[in-house]
Amino acid sequence: MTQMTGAKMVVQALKDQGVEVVFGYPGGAVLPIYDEIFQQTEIRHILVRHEQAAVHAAEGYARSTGKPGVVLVTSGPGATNAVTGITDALMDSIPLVVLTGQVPTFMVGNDAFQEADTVGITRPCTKHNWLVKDTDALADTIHQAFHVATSGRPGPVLVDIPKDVQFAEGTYVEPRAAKTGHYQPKVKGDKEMITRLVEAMETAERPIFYTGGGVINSGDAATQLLREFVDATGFPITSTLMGLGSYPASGKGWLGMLGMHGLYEANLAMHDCDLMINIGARFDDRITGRVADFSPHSRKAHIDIDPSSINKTIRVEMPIVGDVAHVLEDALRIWKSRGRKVNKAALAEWWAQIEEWRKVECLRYRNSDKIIKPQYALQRLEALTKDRKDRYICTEVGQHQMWAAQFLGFEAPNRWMTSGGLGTMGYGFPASIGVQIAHPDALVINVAGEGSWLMNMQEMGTAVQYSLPVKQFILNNERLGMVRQWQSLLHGNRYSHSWSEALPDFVKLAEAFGAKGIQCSDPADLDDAIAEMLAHDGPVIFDCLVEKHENCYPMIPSGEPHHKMLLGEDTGEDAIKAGGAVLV
Ligand SMILES: Cc1cc2nc3c(=O)[nH]c(=O)nc-3n(C[C@H](O)[C@H](O)[C@H](O)COP(=O)(O)OP(=O)(O)OC[C@H]3O[C@@H](n4cnc5c(N)ncnc54)[C@H](O)[C@@H]3O)c2cc1C
Ligand SMILES: Cc1ncc(C[n+]2csc(CCOP(=O)(O)OP(=O)(O)O)c2C)c(N)n1
Repeated sequence: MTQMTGAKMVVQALKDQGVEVVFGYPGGAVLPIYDEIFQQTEIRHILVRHEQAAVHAAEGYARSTGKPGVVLVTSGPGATNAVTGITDALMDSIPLVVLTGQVPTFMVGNDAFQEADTVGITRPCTKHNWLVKDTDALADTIHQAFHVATSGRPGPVLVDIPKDVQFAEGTYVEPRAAKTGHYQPKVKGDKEMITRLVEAMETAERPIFYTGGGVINSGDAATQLLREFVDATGFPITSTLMGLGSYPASGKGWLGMLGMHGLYEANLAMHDCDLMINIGARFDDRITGRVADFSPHSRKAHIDIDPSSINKTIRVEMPIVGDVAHVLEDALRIWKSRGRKVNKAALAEWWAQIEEWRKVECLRYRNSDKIIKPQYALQRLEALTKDRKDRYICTEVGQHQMWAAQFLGFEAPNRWMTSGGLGTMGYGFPASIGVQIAHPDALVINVAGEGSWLMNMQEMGTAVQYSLPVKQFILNNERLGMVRQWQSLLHGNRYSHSWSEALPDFVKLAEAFGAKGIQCSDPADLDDAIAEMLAHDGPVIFDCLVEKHENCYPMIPSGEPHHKMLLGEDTGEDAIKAGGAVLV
C-alpha cells in the first residue's frame, strides 16, 4: 500500500500506463500536478499555446501511434477551451485521456474563481467522464480512464481533479488492481453471421468492401488481414476519409475514396453493388447521400465494434458486432476452409464495368502554366514525397482537405490525420505537432487552407520551441474555399463573408516566430520550392498561392442520392452519360 499525494498519483499512474508525452497548459487548479511533472524526467510535457491545440496535438499523437493521447489543462477556461478538441476526438473515435484541474471540492458550486461544470459540459462530448472527490479513488479512476478510452470503440475520456484532491494523501492502486472489469466490449463476432457473410461472398456478382476508420482503430493485424482478404477474393475496395491507408492506394483492388467528394467509380460501385461489406465504417451522411436511395440492390453486412452503430441509419441483413481484426480472421479462415470460392465470371464483368466508370477520369482538371492549381500543387507534393516511407500527412478542413484525400496516396495506416466527423478548422497544425513529437525524424506535412491554418497559428511558437520540423503546406486561395464553393453552387455566387481582406504575410509571420517562410506563385517554380521546403530541417510555412475560384469535384450535392455527382468540366462527358451521372 503506497501512500502519496493526489498530484504524485497522477504522474505515477501516467507512468504506469506507459505514457511518454503529455500535451498541456498550466493554471492554478493544476499547479500541484505541474509541480510533480517538474520533479521527474520520464514523462515529457509539451507546452502548447492554446488548450484546443493540446487536444488536437494529442489526437495527432494518438492517430499516428495507435496509443492514447494525454492532455492536461486547468479548470474553467482551460477545460472549456479543450471542448472543441474533445468533441472532435469523440466524432472520430480517437482515444484520449484528458485531465482537468477543478476548484477544491468545498468550493464546487460556489461560482469559485475559474470554476466551470467540466463534467457537465463534457458529458455529451466524452465517451465517459469522472469527477474525483476522494484521493483514494484517484489512481483507480485514471487507470479506468485509460481502459475505457482504448477499449471497444475508442474515444476521449475526462478526469476532473479538484485541487484539494491533488494536495491530499491517499493510497495508490496499481493498474492491474484497478476496477476495469465492468467494461469489456465484445471483440469476437458471431460465427453464424460470419458464415452467412462468407456464403454471400461466394455467390456475389457485384461485391464491394466499404471500409472505414474502424479498420485503423483495430490495429496492424486488421490492415494486414484486410489486404489479404481483398487480394485473395479480387473484390474491389473503397474507403471513407477516415479509413485511408488501411488498404494501400497502389493495391489492385483500390477504387479510391467514396462519398461526397469521393471518386465517381467508387460511388457508382457502391450504388450498383449486390453485396456491400462494411468494415468499420458508420454509414455517415457524406457517404449515403439521400438515405432512401442508398445502394438499392445490395445485400449488406456491417462489421462494427459498437452495437449502436449498427442499423443506426442503414438497415443491414448481416450485422456483426466485433473487432475488425477478430472478425476478419474468422471470416478469412471460414472462407479458406470452404474452398476460397468466388463467382469469377461475374467478378470479371463487374471489374469491366468499373473500368468503364474509370474512363470518366473524375479527377481531371484544367491545368495552367500561369497560376498554380491546388490539384497540381498536391500532385507535385505527392510526386516529390511519395517515396518517403516516413511521410505523415495532416490536414485542416475545407477544399484542400478533399483534394489531399483525392490526390495523395496512402500505402499504410496511421499516416493520415484529418478531422472527419466534426470537420474542425484549426485541427491540422496542432495535430502535425503531435505527430512530429511521436515521430521526431519523420516527414510531417500539414496540408492547409489559409483560413483554417490561422485558427491555431499561435502553435508556431510550440513548433519553434521544440524544434519540430513540421511543414505547413498552405494552399492559399485567399478564400474560405469550401464555403465559397457552396455559395457558388447553391447561393447564386453571393460570396457572403467567405474571404478575408487582411491576410498576413506568411513568410514574415514564419520569420517573426523564428521559422522559415517560402512563398510560391508560379507553377514553374513549384518543384524547386517544395524541394527547398523538404530540405529545411526546421519548421516551414509554405505559402502556395493558388487559383482562387477552383471547385472541388466530384461532389454529391447535399440531399441528392449517392450516384448523382457533379463533375468538373474537364471529365469525359460521353462516359458520364453512359454512367447516368448529373453533369453541370
Ligand atoms: C469538408 C468535409 C468533407 C467530407 N467529405 C467526405 C467524403 O467525401 N467521403 C468520406 O468518406 N468522408 C468525408 N468526410 C468525413 C465524414 O464526415 C466522416 O467523418 C467519415 O465519412 C466517417 O468515416 P467512417 O465511416 O470510416 O467512420 P469513423 O468515424 O472512423 O467511425 C469508425 C466506425 O468504426 C467503428 N469501430 C471503431 N473501432 C473499431 C474496431 N476496432 N472494430 C470494429 N469497428 C470499429 C466505430 O464504432 C465506428 O462506427 C468529410 C468531412 C469533411 C470535414
Ligand atoms: C471551426 C470551424 N468553423 C467553420 C467551419 C465551416 N467551414 C468549413 S470549410 C470552411 C472554409 C475553410 O477555408 P480554408 O481553410 O481556407 O480552406 P479551403 O476550403 O479554402 O481549402 C469553413 C469556414 C468549420 N468547418 N470549422
